[in-house]
Amino acid sequence: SSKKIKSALISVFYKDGLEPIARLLHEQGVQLYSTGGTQTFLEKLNIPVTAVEDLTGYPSILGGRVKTLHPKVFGGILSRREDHSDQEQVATYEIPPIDLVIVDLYPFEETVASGAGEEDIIEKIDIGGISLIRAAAKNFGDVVIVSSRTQYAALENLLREKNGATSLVERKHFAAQAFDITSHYDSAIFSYFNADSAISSYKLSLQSAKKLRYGENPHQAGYFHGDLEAMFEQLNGKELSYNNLVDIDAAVMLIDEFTGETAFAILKHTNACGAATGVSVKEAYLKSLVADPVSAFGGVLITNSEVDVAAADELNKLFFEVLIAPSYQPEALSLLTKGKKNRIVLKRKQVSLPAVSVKTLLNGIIRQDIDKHTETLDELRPVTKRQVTPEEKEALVFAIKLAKHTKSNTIVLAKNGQLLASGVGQTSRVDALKQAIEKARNFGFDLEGSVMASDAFFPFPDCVEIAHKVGVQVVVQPGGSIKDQDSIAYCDANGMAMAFTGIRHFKH
Ligand code: 93A
Repeated sequence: SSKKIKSALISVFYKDGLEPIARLLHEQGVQLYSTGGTQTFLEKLNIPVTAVEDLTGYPSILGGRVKTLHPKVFGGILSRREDHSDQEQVATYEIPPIDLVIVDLYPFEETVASGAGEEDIIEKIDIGGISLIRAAAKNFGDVVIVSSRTQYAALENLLREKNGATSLVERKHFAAQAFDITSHYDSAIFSYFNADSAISSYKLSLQSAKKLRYGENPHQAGYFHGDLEAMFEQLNGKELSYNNLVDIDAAVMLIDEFTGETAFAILKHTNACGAATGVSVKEAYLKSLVADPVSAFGGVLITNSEVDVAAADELNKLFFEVLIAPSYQPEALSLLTKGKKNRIVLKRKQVSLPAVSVKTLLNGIIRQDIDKHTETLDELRPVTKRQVTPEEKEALVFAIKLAKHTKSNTIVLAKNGQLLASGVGQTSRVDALKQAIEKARNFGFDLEGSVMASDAFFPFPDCVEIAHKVGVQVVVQPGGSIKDQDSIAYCDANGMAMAFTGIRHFKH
């Protein structure tokens, strides 16, 4: 049935666009109530308004947390105008009816997006406003709810064209929009808390968000949620950037594949452009560097052994961004840091890392177990006539560890515990192999006697064919293609050996 708006409660966060509506309501003789900031805004416009405090007889308390939460407000919204008992009660308690509620909620999502701290974010969880909206929407039989600035135009039309009279259908339409807004609002709060709990279970918490200089690019804001100090002692250099962190993470994951032998790796954009094992850090470093001294420039370097003076001397010849090691000989450290105030030198502490990785995706997050499977010598299953020698098995395990930590599709070419070259993040495996071959040759490597590792199976025998032509003798791959036999047959016909691991290592 048609109802005329005679009173309105206005409580809006953003005041823009409100003036014409408020004027119109006033001109039509509507009694206005409003909360602190909104009241001040209206009074400045010379629009008469009654403070909610005067209606309730209570001040706004707890820093504004409780300002409209009162029976005099909610009674006026929720009372059924045609219900005898409701009307008796509102008369008894002197609760004036409120026919229109205009609310624009605290900007929760915007506050989260702005990178504000938790305290600010929590304060932006609107309680009174959301309750006003729910109450008014529930009582759409009698009340009009305008729950967003985007509805001001529709309200203005109603006021102008029908002098503030509304039909049940119109009020229900506003109510439907209101629940759209409240459910969206609560979902945003839910997501915020849910992401928080997902992360905090990995000992990272939103409270400890550290603002980074920027994100992946200077126009993107960036944060790190967690406790870097628990992981590293920064011995030298500038503040870690977003990209540094991403590369450091990749470096740590890669180097942790190597236990019981000294290993070194050089990473750029999360992929190893050099990696090797060696009898010393110096040797492993030099073996890593020669794989691609061009990419190594400005790279992230990591080793699992103490950096001594001999290694530091060599390392100093390279311009690099980050060095990570479990320890440094004091003299080595002073060599590495003297006159290099920007060079980041990190001492890694022994802490366990999350078993799960989390990433935002579409309108949610995806989680997965970390790829913890590391191939061992015993796991390699020879599938060719030619058997794989113990030395070759070592070479294959080394290569597959690198493949596991390189962007898919990848092919890794290696020899004697040294990365020769890899194809990185290609859309086809053949392209990855071609890239690896060309790169290895450009840096002067002879691929004769090298081994090849693939992160996923070969769908066709083309990869083993191309590899064979450049001198690759031994291949490791997960296996599992319906055409495995074609690759095996090619190897058999050409004196190559191949082993399956049964484990795929995609990395996107
Ligand atoms: O802090 S609240 O959750 N407690 C309340 O009782 C309350 N009533 C209205 N927030 C409350 N509001 C919100 O205040 C409204 O949703 C609106 O966003 C804002 C308007 O406040 P002011 O008129 O003081 O600027």
